[in-house]
Amino acid sequence: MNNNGLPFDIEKIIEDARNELEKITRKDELEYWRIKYFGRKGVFAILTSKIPELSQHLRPEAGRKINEAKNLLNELLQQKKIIVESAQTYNDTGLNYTLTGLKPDYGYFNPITLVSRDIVRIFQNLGFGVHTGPEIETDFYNFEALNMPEDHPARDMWDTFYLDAERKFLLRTHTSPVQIRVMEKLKIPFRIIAIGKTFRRDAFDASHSPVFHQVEGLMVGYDITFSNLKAVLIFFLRELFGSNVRVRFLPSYFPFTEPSAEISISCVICNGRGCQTCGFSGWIEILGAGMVHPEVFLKAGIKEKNITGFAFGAGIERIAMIKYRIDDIRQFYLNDIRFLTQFE
Ligand code: FA5
Repeated sequence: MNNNGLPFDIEKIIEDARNELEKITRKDELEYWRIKYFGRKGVFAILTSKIPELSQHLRPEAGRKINEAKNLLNELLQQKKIIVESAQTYNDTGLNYTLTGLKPDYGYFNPITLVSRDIVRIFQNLGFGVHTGPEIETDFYNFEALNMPEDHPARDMWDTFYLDAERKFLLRTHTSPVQIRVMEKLKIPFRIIAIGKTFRRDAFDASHSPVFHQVEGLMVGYDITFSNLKAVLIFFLRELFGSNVRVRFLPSYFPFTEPSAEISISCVICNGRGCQTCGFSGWIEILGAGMVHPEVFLKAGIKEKNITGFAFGAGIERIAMIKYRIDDIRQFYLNDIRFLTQFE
């Protein structure tokens, strides 16, 4: 062994100290180790006290080696101290500060929110403004102004939640009343969508809820035709369901549009071949639409003859059910985390 003539093997001392330090897990063990090497009667104190006994020429080298070893081991001691103290904290308090933090579990968006956002984005890109309107409506906005006179069957108390005995106030049964409110307010031409909650006295089953969501569209101007309606809806449905979907327009009836149409898309499950979801027809009905009825313009205070417009409406739950292949509307309202985490 070559100790350069010194009466101690400093490398061996360092190695032993390191090995001992490695095994230490507790504060008291570490303090014992510190005293063993750095204490008043510790290894380094003894080595230093021996320096004067060495021959003159060995003394500087011995002093330098001892100091280097002391500095190194002191550094290791400080590092170990941090580790042992935080681990010790765990023992004392039950908390281990050295563990990496747990990732907080953030909330998830309900598919209704996700689909609503998609719809808003698509129409905003087409220059449509976004409105909401009140959920509590008057009979005038929900029915009368939409060309549903007093004896219209849609006003039936079995269909509508009325809020007073006189049946003046009610929970809106669709988003169409926003059409009237917007026509009263905005300067023509304009294009808007209205999105929000709607209410009907429907039994809660796999495809109906007493509270659900609708989106309404309305474009009013001096040269709006049914072709504009077709172009906007085909674009919208292809953005939402993919560019391959085919769109079908069939004649229909709504009191507030004339002519009216029922719009379907080719079934997204079977691609139009026919399956259980589309009732083996190949088509899924998705929207009601039409040209704004002249009576509706009059009720909204628009008397100019050359003004035309189109309107459309759809159930958001229905869109979400088709887009995400959900077969029971009640899933949306259960707040079941296993359901919600699927739609990140
Ligand atoms: C209307 O409500 C019209 N206002 C739509 C409209 C607007 C037509 C503008 C023309 C112009 P309808 O009653 O069909 O239409 O309802 C539209 C959609 O709402 C339905 O296709 C369905 O998807 C959804 N819907 C209706 N009732 C419920 C319910 N109880 N639960 C869930 N969704 C429903």
